[in-house]
Amino acid sequence: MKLYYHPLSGHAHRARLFLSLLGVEADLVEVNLAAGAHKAPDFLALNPFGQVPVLDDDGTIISDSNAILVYLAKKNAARNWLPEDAKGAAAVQRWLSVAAGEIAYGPCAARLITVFNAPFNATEVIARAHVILGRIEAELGERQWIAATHPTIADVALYSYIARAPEGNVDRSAYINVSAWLQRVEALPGFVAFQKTAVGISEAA
Ligand SMILES: N[C@@H](CCC(=O)N[C@@H](CS)C(=O)NCC(=O)O)C(=O)O
Repeated sequence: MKLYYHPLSGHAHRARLFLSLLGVEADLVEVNLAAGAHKAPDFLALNPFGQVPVLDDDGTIISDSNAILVYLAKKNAARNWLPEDAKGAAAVQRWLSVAAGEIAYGPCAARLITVFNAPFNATEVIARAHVILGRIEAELGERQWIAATHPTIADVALYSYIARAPEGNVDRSAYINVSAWLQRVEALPGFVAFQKTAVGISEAA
């Protein structure tokens, strides 16, 4: 198993975190985004989208962080990170969609401005981040994990960019249920942290 990643990519961290939570050994292959290695022909042959992460499971190539989570959860189905029943699977998918939507265009985009100089409107994306953090805060008032009574890949998909939201100048100190949930994820056996950068505001306790 090989994971093509970049240490500052939250999408890649999502995949790396789940491999580690599962206890699945994988070689980490760092893709030099700054040098444009993700747009070179050999990488585009793996993922024509030219993005990390990409998983290579003995020749089975999976790109897209959420697709990797689904693939690994299905391969390790007994661990129940992705419920098989219709309602349980839909509850998880609902939050995978949020990870690919509101989180990508909110806290992820805000951090892209500060970490990678992305040309986005900070006021707009920070406001978007607060809308989704508010919604997640309300959901986590009802239960400990976002999509079930136990951790699922929905929690893994949401974790990385919410954990590092302050790097994008998104102050999450008021979201106490979110902070408690982040700590629950961080206490899971096999948890591996997403590398911090020095940008943005200091993290909520
Ligand atoms: N939907 C993709 C998004 C991945 C993504 O945006 N990766 C970024 C790093 S965080 C990347 O490789 N960006 C380079 C580019 O798009 O050119 C996923 O979930 O894996």
